[in-house]
Amino acid sequence: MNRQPMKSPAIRHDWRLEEVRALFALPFMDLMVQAQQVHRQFHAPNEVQVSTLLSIKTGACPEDCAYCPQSIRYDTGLANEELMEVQDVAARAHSAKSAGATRFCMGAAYRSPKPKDLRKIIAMIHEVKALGMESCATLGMLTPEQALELKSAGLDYYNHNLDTSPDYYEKIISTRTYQDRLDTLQNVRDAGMNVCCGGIVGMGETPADRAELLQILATLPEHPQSVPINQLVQVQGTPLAGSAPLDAFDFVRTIAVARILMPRSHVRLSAGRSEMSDEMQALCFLAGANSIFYGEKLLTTGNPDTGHDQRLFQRLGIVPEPLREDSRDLRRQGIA
Ligand code: SAM
Ligand code: DTB
Ligand code: SF4
Repeated sequence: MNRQPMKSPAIRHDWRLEEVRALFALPFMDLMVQAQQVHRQFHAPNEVQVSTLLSIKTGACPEDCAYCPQSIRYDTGLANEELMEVQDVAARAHSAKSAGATRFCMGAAYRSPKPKDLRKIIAMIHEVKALGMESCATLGMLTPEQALELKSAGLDYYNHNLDTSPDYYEKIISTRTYQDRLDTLQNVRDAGMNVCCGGIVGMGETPADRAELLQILATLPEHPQSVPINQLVQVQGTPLAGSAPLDAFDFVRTIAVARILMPRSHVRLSAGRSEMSDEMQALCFLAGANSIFYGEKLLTTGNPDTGHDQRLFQRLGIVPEPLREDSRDLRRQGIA
């Protein structure tokens, strides 16, 4: 048989909602094959990027995100913790590196960071960079000046999620608008940082909401370099505890459509892995997920233990993506 090399499809920023909905409506097997084909044209098929999360400031958040155990408005029994000390964060980053993570993500339960806190967080970023790891932070809304400060401190990625569609968003969060989120993303992009932006599925949204979220992500001026797809972790005391569980295939479909729409991005199989079988995670990798959070805790909730993840990688022939010298500034290479 004459095998022609496959032509790389163009990176599109003009996806129409009907096209995205049509992808969601494909028979599952057709969608999976298409997603895997796209995946192989842009990524090493058996490599998965490994990030470790640390909550550097926990709980007592003034926002009202209905999914979040850290909001001060919900009684979830969570112990609040002040901003951590720089040396303690450095030690945790060191352990994460020793365990095999290449990116260290620091999360803080803020609406937006205060100047004094930002100075301390900048010292944390320096420590992470000194270890030779990629750095990521998620601190809430940023002004253009704050984004520039973080960029000059060496921050590689900023995580700020759109979470869901604009309509459904209004049922989930009232204390900041969708436009606020888009503005922060623009400030991060303008500062020259890589964007990590995705959403949560399983909050009671419709397939149309999921399609719209992905369509908005895929029509941003640049595709986010990382796209975390979280499955809602239901936490007692939050308004979303008791939501109807999502059909596992609908979660996998969301990963596959994200892969097709944003071929060069890392799509992260993010929160919710503790509730997933190994087989479901394998389907997510087949659908094009190529990043995970690794380590026994996400921010405040559980994640699979590292030994289990290592065995899963072995069983599937997956290897952790090495930190490539040129992988830290994807935007300068013009591949986003
Ligand atoms: N406070 C900052 C903010 O909201 O921008 C940063 C931390 S916040 C916890 C980061 C993201 O975690 C949220 O945008 C949301 O997508 C995700 N998240 C929070 N709680 C979650 C849950 N229970 N299940 C799944 N994802 C969750
Ligand atoms: C993202 O999209 N998911 C992560 C990270 N970005 C910061 C957070 C998941 C949090 C899950 C609930 C918790 O552990 O508190
Ligand atoms: Fe606060 Fe972030 Fe949780 Fe919303 S998601 S309540 S902003 S910590």
